[in-house]
Amino acid sequence: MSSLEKYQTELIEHGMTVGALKFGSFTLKSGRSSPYFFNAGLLASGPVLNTLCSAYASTISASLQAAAFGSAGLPEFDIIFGPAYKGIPFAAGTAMLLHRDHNIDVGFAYDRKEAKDHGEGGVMVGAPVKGKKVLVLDDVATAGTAIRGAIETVRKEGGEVVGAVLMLDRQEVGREGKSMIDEVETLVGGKGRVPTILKMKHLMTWLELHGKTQELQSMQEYWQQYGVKE
Ligand code: OMP
Repeated sequence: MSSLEKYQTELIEHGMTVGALKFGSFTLKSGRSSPYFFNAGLLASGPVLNTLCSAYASTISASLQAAAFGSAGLPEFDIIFGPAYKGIPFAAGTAMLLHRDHNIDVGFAYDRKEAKDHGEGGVMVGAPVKGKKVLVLDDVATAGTAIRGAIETVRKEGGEVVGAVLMLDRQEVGREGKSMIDEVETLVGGKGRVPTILKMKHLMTWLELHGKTQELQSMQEYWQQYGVKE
């Protein structure tokens, strides 16, 4: 059983308290019937935004440090991109906490769902990504469709995507039949380029530590069916 970092436990427990992380029976975008669902849209108060963005910032900082010491991890970047809509407050909050708590100064940018044809125009808002090294930030990834869309948006605007950070990697099969995380890592430069705050296995560790046997069993069954083996 893997252990949990403090920021991982805080996100799981705070997520459950506000009803964002639920155990039960849910139908996913993919049509799969899942024993859990994490709705990041409900991480919508000052305290829980603080918990989430602190966790993103810690995950990014640890990954940058790993790379600096020669392990797989994120290279340095200039801008965090948070796709509309949920990614917007998360990217802004994370950029602020990277500055305040980790001495890492980066810009942030986000897109509009509908392009604007007057004023400044275009789909992008915030720090210009053209010619910059960009980290894409997203919430949940299952097959990787949403994160691929965000990567594509930045590339179209001339930004170089050097990595991505996720709140939750559900550790399922991706669009090419391999693990979603391997597929996205390959897309943005290789191993270690997509650090995540939580993986499905961390949720299972938490359930085990708290004696939630029934939920754990459902998670194990789901894992057997759809999980990717590491
Ligand atoms: P992919 O695009 O397949 O990677 O799925 C990611 C999207 O699934 C997210 O952006 C959500 O819209 C949704 N989702 C969650 O938010 N939480 C979950 O626990 C599971 C899903 C999902 O439907 O797979």
